[in-house]
Amino acid sequence: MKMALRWFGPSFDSVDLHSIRQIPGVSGVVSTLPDLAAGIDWPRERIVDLKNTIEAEGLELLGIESVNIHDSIKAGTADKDMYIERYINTLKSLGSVGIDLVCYNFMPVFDWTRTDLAKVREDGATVLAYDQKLLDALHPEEMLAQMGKKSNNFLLPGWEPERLGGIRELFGIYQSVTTGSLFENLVYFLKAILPTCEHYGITMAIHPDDPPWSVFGLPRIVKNGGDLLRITQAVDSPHNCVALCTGSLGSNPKNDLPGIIRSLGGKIAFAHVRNLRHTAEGIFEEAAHYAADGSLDMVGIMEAFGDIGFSGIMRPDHGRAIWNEVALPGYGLYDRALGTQYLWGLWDALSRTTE
Ligand SMILES: [Mn+2]
Repeated sequence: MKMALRWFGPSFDSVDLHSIRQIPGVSGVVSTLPDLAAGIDWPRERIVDLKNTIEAEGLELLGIESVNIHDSIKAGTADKDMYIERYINTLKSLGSVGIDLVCYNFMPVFDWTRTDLAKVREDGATVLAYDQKLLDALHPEEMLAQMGKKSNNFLLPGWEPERLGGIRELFGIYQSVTTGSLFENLVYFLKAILPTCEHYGITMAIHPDDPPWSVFGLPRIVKNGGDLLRITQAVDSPHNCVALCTGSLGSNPKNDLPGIIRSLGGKIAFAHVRNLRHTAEGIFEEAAHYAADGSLDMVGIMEAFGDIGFSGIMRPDHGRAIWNEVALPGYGLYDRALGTQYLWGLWDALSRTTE
């Protein structure tokens, strides 16, 4: 198992690589080119630059999180093949420089959703939080404006202003998309790209929907263990894998995370491990990785990863904002660094007891 931190590149991240290098047990980062909107064919020289920048600090580029998928592919509109071709070209460029892991999601319109990016907790730390009742009272445009106000002026991943500027049109193209057709569009996409992935040795890891239920009436197809299993089985390829995100799946208390991890086994190529606190149905806030701070069975989760012999890339996920750090919400240095140490502590202790 290799531990990574998510890093958005020198112009989009408050955290520098030198600091990441000093976290014990973190050997690399997963990164992206945040200024390139979904649907753009990534210039190879930009990928090479990113890789060189990371390696110059003694870290590895362990994967791309994410190469976002254009809404035309997800909605299955007439121009989808053009965007799939661009995606394949991007994969070829990534593969040619040795990238072997690409994370993506298949959520219509919104990449992830919260109703508060800086909820103040008892100890003064702030966290991302979600309240279904608050969301139900909002129009998507109002939510967008709220997210912008609390972003600390960072570009939020998956919330590209240009794309979401046309939010009415975006909702429009999904008008006739059902969960059934969304799933078919995913399968169509995977069948088109997987031969390229196989050629270059790139594993695709689909990220669960966040939160794992429908928002604003949009269809969702990656909500639980059954959905993930069905996706891995729909197109049979060792490169058709999963990014197991405990925070996204765990927002729904019905998702038995250790059970899901065991059922997917070797299909998990990438792991996001974090904790959160359930408040009531449809209401949660993120928490420290430390098990007792939240509701998730962090020990059971790490035990399950040990049981399946997980050897992929793991990263801590959203952290709390602590110690006066100003960062992209969820992506400060301090709490994620603490998170890595907690995860390694569990991992090391559990692997000793099973030896
Ligand atoms: Mn995640």
